[in-house]
Amino acid sequence: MEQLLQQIEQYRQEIAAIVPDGAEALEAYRIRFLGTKGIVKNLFTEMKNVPADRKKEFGQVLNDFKLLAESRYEGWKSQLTTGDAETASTIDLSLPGDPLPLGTHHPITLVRDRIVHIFGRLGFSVAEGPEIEDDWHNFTALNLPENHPARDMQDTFYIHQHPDWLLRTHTSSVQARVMESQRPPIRIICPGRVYRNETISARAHCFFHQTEGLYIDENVSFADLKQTLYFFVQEMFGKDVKVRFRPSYFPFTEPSAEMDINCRICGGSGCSVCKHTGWVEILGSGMVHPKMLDNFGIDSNKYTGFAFGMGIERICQLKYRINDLRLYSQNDVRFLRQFTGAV
Ligand code: 2NM
Repeated sequence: MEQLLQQIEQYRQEIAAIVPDGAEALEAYRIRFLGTKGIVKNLFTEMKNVPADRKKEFGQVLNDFKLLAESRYEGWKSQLTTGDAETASTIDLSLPGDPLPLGTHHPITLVRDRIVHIFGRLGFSVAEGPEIEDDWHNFTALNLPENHPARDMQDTFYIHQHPDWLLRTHTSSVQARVMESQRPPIRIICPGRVYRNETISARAHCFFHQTEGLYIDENVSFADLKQTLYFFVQEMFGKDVKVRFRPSYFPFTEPSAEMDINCRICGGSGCSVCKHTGWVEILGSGMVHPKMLDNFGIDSNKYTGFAFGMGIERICQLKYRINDLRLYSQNDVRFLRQFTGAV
């Protein structure tokens, strides 16, 4: 009797020490403990050898042990079927996994990355700044003092709680921050989202994306501006692209020019994108106004620079023939899936 109790205690310890393994190990356990010739069965046959006055006590110990062996089996089995035990041989590891739904890059992202890459090869690095700006960096520092008529050109979202704050209307504010904190040579591009208070339509939205650029050093000339921007459109649209520069006005540059390329949509025969002129405007540019350099403590007798700004949606429209601005922000995957691999 004492020997039997000791034996049961050893089995208990054995069961407690088991680390659940795959289905084969589980089956071996079942046969060893719970099978028709297994340990539990054998212990019950020992009952007849136990003295009558201790049968009740032994029966209880044996029953407890049987329950333990069975519950260990059930627990192990359910662990296997819920996949907890990775080594379970019931899992076919050679089957393909469940597909993960993968998104694609947004066309704006694709074109932005391409712009960053092209200017990167010319030595421009990316600068970023806040989308909530103060009046100084968005307007005043950029030669747009209060009541300047150019402020009317851009309908601004102001922050009610803080009259000096607004949603930036261009990424020139980032360039203002760079000129404030860095000394020439400066060669940066500033891609980012900008905001204007417009009624939403196919041609206007309350936000869009820009890339502006700034190059300040000794001896930077208008010829550098033209060649840099010509190189950019050749890389973006192909070597056959034609360009023309038209005089223009921006408060931060003098002289200023807008650049057109020959229409990529109709090839020159006339369409609604080029308004039947064969040319489409793609960016504004100019030599940084000396007053701007002086505003930031950069010696305008020693340094000159050029700057430019373009709308990413516009470049995207010409590259992918997207003619409704609202498509960019409607998150329709049928639209978004069309562009991956296309740039
Ligand atoms: C444009 C057109 C012309 C411009 C100027 C500056 C700077 F650095 F002076 F602040 N940033 N961007 C600029 C010049 C932007 O966008 C149509």
